[in-house]
Amino acid sequence: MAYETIVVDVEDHVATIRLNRPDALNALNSQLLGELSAALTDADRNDKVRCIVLTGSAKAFAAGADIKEMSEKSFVEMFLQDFFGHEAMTITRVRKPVIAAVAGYALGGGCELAMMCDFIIAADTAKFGQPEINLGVVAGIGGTQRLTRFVGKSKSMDMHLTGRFMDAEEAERSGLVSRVVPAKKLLEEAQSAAAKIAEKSLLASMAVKEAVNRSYETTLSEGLLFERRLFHSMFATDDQSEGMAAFMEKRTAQFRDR
Ligand code: CO8
Repeated sequence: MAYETIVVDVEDHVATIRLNRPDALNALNSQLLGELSAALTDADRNDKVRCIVLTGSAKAFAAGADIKEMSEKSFVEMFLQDFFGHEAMTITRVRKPVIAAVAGYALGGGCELAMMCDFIIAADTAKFGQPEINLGVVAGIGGTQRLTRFVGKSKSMDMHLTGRFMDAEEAERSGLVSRVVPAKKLLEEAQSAAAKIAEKSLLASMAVKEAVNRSYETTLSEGLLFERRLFHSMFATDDQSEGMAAFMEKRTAQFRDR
């Protein structure tokens, strides 16, 4: 499928999706989020793809939802369209691992989009923020919920109430991003992490996603039971037999997703 606002490249089991609205700092409009949802769904269904990298430009991962598109909308239009509700749901339903590779601005919906991914690798130029308050609104695709879970109430309140930006060092210290790398190496690092993930059993990767994400939705005892049953269920797979046999035979496992 031909896209206008994103660029998709599949190589060595890794799909790299680049947001591509340079004139608007990759602001998220309906077209871009529609195309992104379609590309992610495609990658999720594509047998060749085992991990996905989502990235932007050197200046911006995404500077937020498109203010120009939103500015004239009424409550009724927003509500009837369930503005961005469907797209956000589609993005978070992807079952394969998704890494956000963030350089430059990740603001508002851009920060929220990065947080919908499984983990964030940040360039040392990255700037995260939830500046919606400056526009007289609040975050709308997860900022108040996900940022609070990632960095805690105090820092989340600070970010949402003041609208200030957080640099990459603070984002790593606070647990928002998993690692910070030099800007020039961002894509290489993210793709190399994705390639490493792509070597694992896809069954196990998907199970990891389900279990970690479950920790945000349930109690500790229910989450522990869910994880234990998932662990037990892996013993119905060839990949478990292969992974453990390979360890004992001191060789690299050849996973076949069975
Ligand atoms: N929307 C639309 N256009 C944008 C956006 C945006 N979010 N951000 C930047 N642009 C455009 C600018 O208008 C400008 O276009 P033009 O040249 O036509 O005027 C171009 O991108 C370049 O931007 P700047 O000239 O402003 O670049 P600077 O380097 O001077 O500044 C900033 C960069 C600091 C990132 C600045 O552009 C900025 O503050 N942008 C807005 C950031 C923001 O407020 N983001 C939050 C938006 S609201 C949101 O994300 C809500 C999400 C929830 C949706 C919920 C649905 C349910």
